[in-house]
Amino acid sequence: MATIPSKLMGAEVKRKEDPRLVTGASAYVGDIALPGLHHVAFVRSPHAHARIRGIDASAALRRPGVRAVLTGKDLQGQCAPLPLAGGGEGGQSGDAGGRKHLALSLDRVRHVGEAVAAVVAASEAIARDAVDDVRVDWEPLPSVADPFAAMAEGAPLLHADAPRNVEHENRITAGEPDAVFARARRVVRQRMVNQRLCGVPLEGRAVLAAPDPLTGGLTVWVTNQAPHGFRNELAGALGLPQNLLRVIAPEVGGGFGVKFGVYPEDATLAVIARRLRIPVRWVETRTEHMLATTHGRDQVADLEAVVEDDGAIAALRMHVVANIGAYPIFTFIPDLTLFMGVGVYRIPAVDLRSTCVFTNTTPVAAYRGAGRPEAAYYIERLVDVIAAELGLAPEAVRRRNFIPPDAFPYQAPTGQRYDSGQYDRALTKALDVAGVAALRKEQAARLERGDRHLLGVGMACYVEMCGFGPFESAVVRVEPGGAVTAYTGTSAHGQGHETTFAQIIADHLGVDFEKVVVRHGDTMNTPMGNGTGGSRSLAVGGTAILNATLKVQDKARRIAAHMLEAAADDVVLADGRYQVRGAPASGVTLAQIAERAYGAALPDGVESGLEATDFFRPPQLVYPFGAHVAVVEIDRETGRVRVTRYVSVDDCGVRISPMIVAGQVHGGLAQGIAQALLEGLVYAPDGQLVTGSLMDYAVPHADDLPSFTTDATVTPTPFNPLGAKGIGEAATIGSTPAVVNAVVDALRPFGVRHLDMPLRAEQVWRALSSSAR
Ligand code: MCN
Repeated sequence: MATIPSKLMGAEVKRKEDPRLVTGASAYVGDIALPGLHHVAFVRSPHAHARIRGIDASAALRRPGVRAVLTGKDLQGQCAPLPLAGGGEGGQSGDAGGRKHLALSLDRVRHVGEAVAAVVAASEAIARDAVDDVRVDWEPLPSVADPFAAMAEGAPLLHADAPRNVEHENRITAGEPDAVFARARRVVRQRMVNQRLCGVPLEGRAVLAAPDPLTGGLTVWVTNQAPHGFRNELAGALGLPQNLLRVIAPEVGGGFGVKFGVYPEDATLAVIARRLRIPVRWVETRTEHMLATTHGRDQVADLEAVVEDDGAIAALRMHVVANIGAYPIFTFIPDLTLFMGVGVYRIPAVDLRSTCVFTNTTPVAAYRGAGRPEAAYYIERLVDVIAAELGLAPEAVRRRNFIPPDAFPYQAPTGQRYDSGQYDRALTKALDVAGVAALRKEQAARLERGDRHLLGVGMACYVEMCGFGPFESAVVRVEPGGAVTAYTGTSAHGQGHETTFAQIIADHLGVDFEKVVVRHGDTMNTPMGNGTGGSRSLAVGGTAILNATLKVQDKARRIAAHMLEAAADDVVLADGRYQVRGAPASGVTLAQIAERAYGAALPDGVESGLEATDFFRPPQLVYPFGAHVAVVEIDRETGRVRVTRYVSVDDCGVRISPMIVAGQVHGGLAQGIAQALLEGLVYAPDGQLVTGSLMDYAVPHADDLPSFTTDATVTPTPFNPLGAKGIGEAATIGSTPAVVNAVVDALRPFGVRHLDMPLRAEQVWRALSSSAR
């Protein structure tokens, strides 16, 4: 066991949760055993767009072990359409016009993989076999997978109330962009594609719903990142009071943004459990994950910038066309892309637009970074294109446009108020650590010699928004024996909150780190919360933990003062003991105070017990930033790209657990680099997913990645008492543009100006082969 330093915040502490995770001692939804458990498998559409003429389940029902088959008709009146999170005015109810998202489709499907019937059987194998027995009479309809084709005249319409298949549009303007463009001497333009990605957490989705005899309601175990939000949405859809629904997210094997909200399968299982009065479970297959779990990204952006000879960007126009798939799940994500559209740069005039388009594809929602990686990619690629066009070094163009440190808090033209930042400091450090000056010489020498392996150096600076509210809550309780239990409304699924929150508590209460237990993910015994996503948990949830802990500390000091016959103001917490200032021998421990707090000898006017609750409402968002440098080698004969060195300098303000921060950066880098080089979901024009398994969707392997050099600058935020910003998504945001910039940097001598991701060997080889050199 690691020795516990007296000051835990900021120390290299091993994660509390790892022993149980690495030994497989813990329970995921798939591990929960309940008497009478039945299993569910789904009948899904093979068509991208079709009408359902009828469903014949008779053969399936004859199969031994099959208990029931439910269709959309069976769910009518038992489950309202699922909540939709459309753009614009704060989302919509599930019943908005023609855009109903039903748990099981009633008469029409809009993407391959949409569920139309659920088979309930005694075993998972029987349920899956019986799916093949269900006969669906389909009437295929014309379909469209490409957003531009979907907006064209005569395209098939997905929802009656969305002409041209446009879900919503947004526009942000500031300054006088039209006037600046009208008098521009030089405009740099580039179209960029941010391809569709799949979440692929280690554990797919799973749900188990069981009747709760105690309340007459339900208990639902689900792989979800925000159990309270899930409970409220599901209760709404089922018409149940929220206190009849207990939602538990047990161990959750990763989420990356795709485990938010109530999915059709979740609602269907809840209805089945209520109707048949039995516990039922569904565990997603990997193919189902690729077809029926929300995807990420999928945008095309057209960018134009007015630039001066020295690289100054005078105005920016951007139009993002987002393919949101068949139903509006999280369609505010392209809005986030606009909000972060100017990145780390002071650009006085902007005209930023987004258009969200329905297509016959799986819905697109959050995926690590959710709208911010796209924004950083566009602006950071554009800066490199500008530098290349002007013949300037990419770092020079960045430095010419950076928001300077004395401008914070900075009111961006996109409406964002950046809290704090030192962008050049991060870039300078990243360039130094990577040794970019020497790399440039090596790059030139290789070109000169005509080496087989080209060298490319790419950089990217990023700023992102995180720490979303509206609140997060915590309960911190000292047990009568002196151990501490904390309950949080965040819901970690790999991020290590049990460790970091325990570090905060141990430091502020004088309790051993080992004696702190942090619980989350159960709506019955954790306080109301907003879950884990948008890198909010430390900045918002950790602050609630700190505030609740300080309330407990305050009461502990008052009780200690009574025990020590001193004034409360004279009692201090030092070396793990509550002692009278200047008299260390006098101290009492937290355990002694707890004994008093729950006993009969409390002073008058002090309530029994030693616990506190806090709801923290962040005054505004926080804006982590950083600079990344990628070094790549490209084999001229095969086009294969290898990342040989990677330096990330990330500034997430004050770090509570540097080891966890490093882990978050490593994971984020793997995902961001994979978007640049490997991953991509591909649809045929008719809406068939042609990358429907891990045989054709390339998640990164360890040998695709270099050993990372992770470094930091520390610029605290003034907007929470920890001074902490988020880190959960940061590395995903910085790495994708850094790698693409590196590849294009290597290919620039061959006339390449831009390439769209993923930069697989074939594409790079073609670009090299068609070059004049
Ligand atoms: N931390 C810290 N000091 C800081 C910032 C963070 O010690 N200044 C610690 C936190 O206490 C926490 C971890 O780093 O233990 C991440 O914190 P934070 O940035 O607040 O992010 P969240 O905990 O809210 O995690 C969400 C974020 C998102 S949005 C995605 S997507 C994502 C990610 O985290 N998905 C993940 N990281 C993941 N990691 C794993 N293993 N699995 C996922 O699905």
